[in-house]
Amino acid sequence: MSKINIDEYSYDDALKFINTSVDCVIIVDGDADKYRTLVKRGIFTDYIDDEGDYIDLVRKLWYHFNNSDEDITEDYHVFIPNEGRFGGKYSKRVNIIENDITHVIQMTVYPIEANSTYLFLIDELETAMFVNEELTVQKVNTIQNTYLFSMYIDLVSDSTSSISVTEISDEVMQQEIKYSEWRNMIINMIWPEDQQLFLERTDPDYLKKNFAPGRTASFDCLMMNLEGKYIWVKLIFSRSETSNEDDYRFVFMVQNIHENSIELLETMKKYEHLASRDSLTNVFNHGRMETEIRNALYAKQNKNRDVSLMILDIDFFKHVNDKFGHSTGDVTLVQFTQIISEYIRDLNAVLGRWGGEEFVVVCYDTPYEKAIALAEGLRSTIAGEPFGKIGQITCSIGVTSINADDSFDDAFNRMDRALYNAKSSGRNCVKSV
Ligand code: GH3
Ligand code: MG
Ligand code: MG
Repeated sequence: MSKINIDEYSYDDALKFINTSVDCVIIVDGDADKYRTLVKRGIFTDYIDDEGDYIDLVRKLWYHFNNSDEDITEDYHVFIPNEGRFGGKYSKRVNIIENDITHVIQMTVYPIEANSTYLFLIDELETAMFVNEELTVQKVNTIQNTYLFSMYIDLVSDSTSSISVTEISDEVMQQEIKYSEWRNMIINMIWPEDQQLFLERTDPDYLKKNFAPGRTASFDCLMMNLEGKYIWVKLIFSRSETSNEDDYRFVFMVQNIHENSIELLETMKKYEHLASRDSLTNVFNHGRMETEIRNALYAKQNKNRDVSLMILDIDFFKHVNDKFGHSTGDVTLVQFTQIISEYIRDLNAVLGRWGGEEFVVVCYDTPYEKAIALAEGLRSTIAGEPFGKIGQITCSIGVTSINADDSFDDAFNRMDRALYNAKSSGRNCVKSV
């Protein structure tokens, strides 16, 4: 190729060059919500359709170019900047992902008539030229990536401004949404059980009453992200410093706290498990069973549900320890609870270790007679089960049903008396009171 002499280079030459080098040209009728692609080359051959709905094109080009190509959930469409309307020439650079490769594209929008007709000129840029720029953007994002969006609120004029939705785009949107409208829009993105809390805490009267100038406070809830998945977020309100008591300006920010929250919830579950389980047998411990018996009293007294209690005590367990050793005794206790757990698996019943070789079962929706039959079945199952080298073991069971006027001690002592009767009647039997 011979070197171009710029003195001889004409505007026609330039047009010829542009004609073959712009990667994609699209004509848009915004009013009819239609577009048609006039030319497309390179990555746009597959990425851009020949024609289609303009709104789909806007969504494709504005959203989700950063991290994924998934559709964004309908509720977020309220944040489309300008709603695809342009009052003059407009230009924007975005990343799009095709086959896991990020492409930097530049698009320029030319309004060509007053009535929402536009030409889109789109080019893929040389990615290598943006490596440093990308790294800088990434650094900034790493600092900021916990922020999903932020905005400025003036309660007195019921207005919002400078909404920035960082998960969607780095652009600040100059949409004029009233604060009250914004609450109504955002409520759909809040997890249904958290909506009440959201409405309370974002209520203008609540904010006025509870935020002195300069005060910042937050609450956590589940909120839908772009892909329609609920994630944990922190909603932060911060009232501007002011000496005017009637000046209610706030900065509002949504922070993504999902990963930390999930970790925290798992830790809490672990602690709850540790606090409520018996470490040897892994069934509920004494404290947890006391709570369960109180829950059972509540179920009888407030919901009129039939609840029965039983206590199982292994017969002559001391002999097992004396003859086979303490660790064999431990293994026996574990197997004993496994048999009971298996037996009550499909029932609405809760098993726990009351202490030593004594276990309690709270049986919901189980009347007296049914509880006696259940205990009898359990007793014979245990008596028929081989326990390794120690052979057979048996247990004695005391059964009672909760009365509407029972105190904890009333119910418990009755059950204990029944167990005492079973022991003094020769063991390996069920007694009830
Ligand atoms: P009874 O038929 O009257 O209930 O006789 P028993 O021997 O089972 O009753 P006793 O209350 O005299 O003894 C209970 C034994 O349970 C004493 C204790 O060594 C044993 N034991 C209690 N907790 C554990 C434990 O965690 N592991 C083991 N291996 N043994 C335990
Ligand atoms: Mg005992
Ligand atoms: Mg015993």
